[in-house]
Amino acid sequence: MLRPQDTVTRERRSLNGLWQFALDADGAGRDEGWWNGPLADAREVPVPASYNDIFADAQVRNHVGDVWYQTLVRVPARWAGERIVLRFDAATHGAVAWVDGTRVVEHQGGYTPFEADVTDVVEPGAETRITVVVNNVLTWQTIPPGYVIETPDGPRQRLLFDFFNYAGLNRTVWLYTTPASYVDDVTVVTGLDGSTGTVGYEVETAGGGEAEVRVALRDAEGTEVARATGGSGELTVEGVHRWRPGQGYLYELTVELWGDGDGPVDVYPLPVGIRTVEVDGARFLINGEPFYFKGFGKHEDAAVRGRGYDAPFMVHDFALLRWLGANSFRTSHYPYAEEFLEYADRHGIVVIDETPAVGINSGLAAGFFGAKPFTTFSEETINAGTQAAHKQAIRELVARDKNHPCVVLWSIANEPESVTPASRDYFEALAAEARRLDPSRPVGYANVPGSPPDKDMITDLFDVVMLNRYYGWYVDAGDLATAERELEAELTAWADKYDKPIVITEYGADTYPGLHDVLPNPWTEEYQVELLEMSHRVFDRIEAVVGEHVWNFADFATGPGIMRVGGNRKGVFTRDRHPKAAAHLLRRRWRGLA
Ligand code: GCB
Repeated sequence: MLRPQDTVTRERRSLNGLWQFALDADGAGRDEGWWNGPLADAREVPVPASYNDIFADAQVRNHVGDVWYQTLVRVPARWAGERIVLRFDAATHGAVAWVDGTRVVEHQGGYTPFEADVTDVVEPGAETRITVVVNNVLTWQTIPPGYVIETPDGPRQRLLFDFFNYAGLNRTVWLYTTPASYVDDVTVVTGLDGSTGTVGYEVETAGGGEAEVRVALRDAEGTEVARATGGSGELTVEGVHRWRPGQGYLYELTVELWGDGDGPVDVYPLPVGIRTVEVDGARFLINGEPFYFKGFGKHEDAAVRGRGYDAPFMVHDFALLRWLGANSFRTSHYPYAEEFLEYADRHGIVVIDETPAVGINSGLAAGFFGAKPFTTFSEETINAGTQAAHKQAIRELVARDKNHPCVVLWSIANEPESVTPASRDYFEALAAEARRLDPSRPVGYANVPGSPPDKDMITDLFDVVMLNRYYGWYVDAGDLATAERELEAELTAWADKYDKPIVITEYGADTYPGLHDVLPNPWTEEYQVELLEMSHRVFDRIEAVVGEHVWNFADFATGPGIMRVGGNRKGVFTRDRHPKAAAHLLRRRWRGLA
């Protein structure tokens, strides 16, 4: 799915700013047709942002159900004759949108874009009302799953993960144009043969009419290095400049659609990084060279704006990754705003791209999140409907992110149940679907603590062993000597059983900033340092370990609970990005590592 762009044939307009906002406490809006006029009793809300923390109002923060957003926009008169599209980069978790009185699009899934062709419902030059109802409810059949209980005080959302359920219009809303006949999608897959690079491409067009596809590849200086005609083909680049970790060299593939006229009907430029990704035994190769992941599981999370896209925080976080000598991160536990991937493409940061499938695990949910006991996979809980939604989430992730060179590995779930025949039935089809959609990248899932290789039943379906492990925290807290032995024993068992690379996708300890002790006691900054040092000793002894992602980059908001003090404190930075002592340790290690 292509991102809106300004090109010689296209124009885009961001609808970000203050919108009208109304809570639908009684769930009446859909029946009463709230899109038919100005929202009653509305207040102003910023877009993009999660609405939860904006108003200092518990009713808004803890609301379960629909909220309504509305704005007025004047469609430029010069857009007459163009195809006009309304696009939401994300609406968390489900949404329906109307343009004036016409329902134009519905979407479920809180972290991937959706759009509607609104050419026939807007009038260029005239003012148009856009209304969106956004629903934050998670059910057994959504990704991520969750469930709602009824109480005398109203519905309560129960979550199967620890991060706060931020909702709303978290990313940019666009109105944009394309010509009537347009480039609808582009897929590139790159390869290397010595110093020659290849760019396989496939262009989908829409809107009818006889049109010829022409593509041209230019290097970063703007010099054309290859060109071709036709909807699909392969370009070759002699003396290729590779995209590589730390060096985000990008070519630009300009896709043009030509009719009978003197100029192109449509033009769409796509940044292309030429690189390969491959798993070879227990090695993870980028451009044929072994790669070691150094970085974090992150969250899109910040004070006030919640999960709303925020350019200053994004750029600052990338600056901190660089300061640390990190080379990669995982988009735990959902696809991040596309701006993150574009930035990572440009700067050579490696990304493990994850779906929002987190919490498919009764053991974890009951133990950690106070969920009522349930069977993970059953007719009443995670079922065929959930699996269909999960498949859709994988499809939308790959459709959006397939062309980003920074993405080297798909993570199709975080910590699902993986020790039962039912989990194998569930994941067999999903792993196959991810591979079918993108044969060019490896596929993995983050394995939950307590599912060692002798119990796990799904790892053979995947290319990489991704392990979240909390030795020294959730087990052996305060006893790092035992933790070290147990971590090493488990990693050795994985390495013995599978000839696959192992990436430690989570390890860490909650750390209250400013809490110190002469002895390394849990929650102190000293303990976080010692736990990471212990883990690193073990990773360095196991050859199959090809990466370490600390949990988490920064402290982040969670729901209320006795396991968390003002949120999840496993950050190496505080929520406002001040380093804890562990940041300096990581900086020494990662800057000194080969
Ligand atoms: C995990 C989860 C992550 C949690 C983390 C924790 O295993 O994948 O979402 O935040 O543990 O801190 O408990």
